[in-house]
Amino acid sequence: MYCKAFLALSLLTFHFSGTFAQEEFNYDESRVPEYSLPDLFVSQQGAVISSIQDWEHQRREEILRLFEDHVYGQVPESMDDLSFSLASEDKEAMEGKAHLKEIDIRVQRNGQSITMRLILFIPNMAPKPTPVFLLINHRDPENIDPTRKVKMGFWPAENIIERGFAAATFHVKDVSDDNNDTFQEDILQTLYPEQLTMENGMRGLGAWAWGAMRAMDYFETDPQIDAKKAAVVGHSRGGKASLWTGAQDTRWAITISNDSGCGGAALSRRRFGETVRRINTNFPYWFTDNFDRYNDREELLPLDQHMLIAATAPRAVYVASASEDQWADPKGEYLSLLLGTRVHREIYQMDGTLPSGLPEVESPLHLPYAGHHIREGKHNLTPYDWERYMDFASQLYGLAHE
Ligand code: GTR
Repeated sequence: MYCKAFLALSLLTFHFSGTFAQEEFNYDESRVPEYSLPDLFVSQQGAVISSIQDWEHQRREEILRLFEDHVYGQVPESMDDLSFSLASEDKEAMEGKAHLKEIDIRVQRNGQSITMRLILFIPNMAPKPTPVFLLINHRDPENIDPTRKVKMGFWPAENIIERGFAAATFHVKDVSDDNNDTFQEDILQTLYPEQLTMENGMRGLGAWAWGAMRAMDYFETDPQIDAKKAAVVGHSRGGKASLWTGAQDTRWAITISNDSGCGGAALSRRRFGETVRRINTNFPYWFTDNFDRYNDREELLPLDQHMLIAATAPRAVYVASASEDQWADPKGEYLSLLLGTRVHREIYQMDGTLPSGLPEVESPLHLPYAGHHIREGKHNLTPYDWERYMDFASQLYGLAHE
């Protein structure tokens, strides 16, 4: 008891300073409230969903609208022009191992335009077209240094190339700055100003998902890239955006959530670690305005995060956690995966089951449609995580190099 209290207190101190020091956060499994989740297989009108047809034309569409209206806001598709230009390239990057392309993706709408920069390394030795991993990078740009003078474990591009995958990334700042005061300055004000006044309008996470979709638009035009074998990856807030991307955009073969926590893979109703109130208070610009209605009232949400996982079906989804990252609720993240992938199993009849209990630390589970691991250690995206994602993709795509 003393230990639990001490742990809760130290985590509290770690995460909160000043005004939030009074708020209490739960890290004790026995204090998780009883909750019941919305049924994946019953539509809002009460229809039973039992076939692929029902799922794809009815329930999945309905679920995506629910996430738009209550959590992330819309992701507008309207644009007048989309163009790609090669800003620079180096065919002998990484000591000859990779072809570096820096692509400017320009989107125009109503006479305005924005440009986002895609960094792409393609392995020279691998067969073409090459499967690709796209990282949504919200951290310091040095994590994705195209010159490779700085190399960070957050995006181990050399390892990705070594294993025969293309490594792509963009910085969220190009579409929406990760900042409450300036998030609207990029695509929101420039291309989609009407979203800013809508209660279910796009905000930061939706804008990052929009950016990932534009990267996919580019992949589809590059003959060196196998756009049908593309994975979207994000860590933490980037993992929330990655899930929102893969849930909506069926072009992604694999959707990867690394430590995405509250508003990502973790079930909101568990109120374990970070809560809806806390995330809306600290990061109001990530979610649409309607999400505020569920502060301390998670049970009123017409959805929970397992339904976001479900929307990826039948495509593959991977949820990873870290053992010391209790703030992100590894158990809640796993439960979402377990429950959400019922659609893969029960509607699409895909092979393989996930265990009902939380898997052990560093015992990765790789099924044909779902992946999971809990890494030892803290909240981060590390080479260990990337290696597991590449193992999973190699297995899924039937690549020799595992
Ligand atoms: C935290 C936030 C989490 C997570 C994390 C991160 O402060 O509470 O939801 O997004 O930031 O992105 O690293």
